[in-house]
Amino acid sequence: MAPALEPHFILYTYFRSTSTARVRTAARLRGIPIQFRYIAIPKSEHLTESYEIINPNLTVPTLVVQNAETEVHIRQSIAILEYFEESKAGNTNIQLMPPAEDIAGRAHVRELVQLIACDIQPPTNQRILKRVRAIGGSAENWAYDIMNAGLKAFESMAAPLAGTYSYGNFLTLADIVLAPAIVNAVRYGVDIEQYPTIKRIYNKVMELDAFKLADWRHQEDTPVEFQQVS
Ligand SMILES: N[C@@H](CCC(=O)N[C@@H](CS)C(=O)NCC(=O)O)C(=O)O
Repeated sequence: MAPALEPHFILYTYFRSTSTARVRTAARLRGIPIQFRYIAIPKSEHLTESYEIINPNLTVPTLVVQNAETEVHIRQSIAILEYFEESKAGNTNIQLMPPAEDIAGRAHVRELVQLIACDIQPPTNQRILKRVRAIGGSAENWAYDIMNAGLKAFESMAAPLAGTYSYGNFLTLADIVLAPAIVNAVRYGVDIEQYPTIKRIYNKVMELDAFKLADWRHQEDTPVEFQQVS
């Protein structure tokens, strides 16, 4: 029997998107080849009718998985990360969740992931900040408060079990989700010096090529003034 053809992956991405950076990082770690399609959020390209067909939630990332006869759209970053984890794409020796028998460890990684992906990112998304501005609030203070409180909680929850990474010495989805959240938090003025565990983990993961190459400064759609070569 002929071997099944590898699926073709297309990722709708925006260089600044922290949710998309999670996917770019996991794909790099696993060695999953991905074709990028660029969606400029400031130009509202995610609000077009053609993109709405691809992702009715009008957000990035969207991962399109093309097989010989099927095409699947995955429109939530954590669902994409879990898809990679459960698929045979790339290097399957690289698993980014603790093993099945470590159910407490898996729950811990998930609580850290969800703290950022459910409690920090959604209320500080651009479309929410726009609404805060529209009712006369300070979007900057709003984002700062939510990010700072969320990272304070992350620090307390991660510190007891952290090692090199958020969960002992195992690189997990918690680290993948944390790194871009730190970039964004610093952008809004959060002082990471308050959070020694987070700071240590962030500095450690940023030594890895996969994290560096997936970050906001290393994308083809990154404006030249922000691009970093190394
Ligand atoms: N829960 C979604 C969140 C996606 C999301 O909010 N993406 C942001 C960029 S990080 C976006 O597309 N924002 C568009 C907007 O705010 O209008 C996921 O994890 O994929």
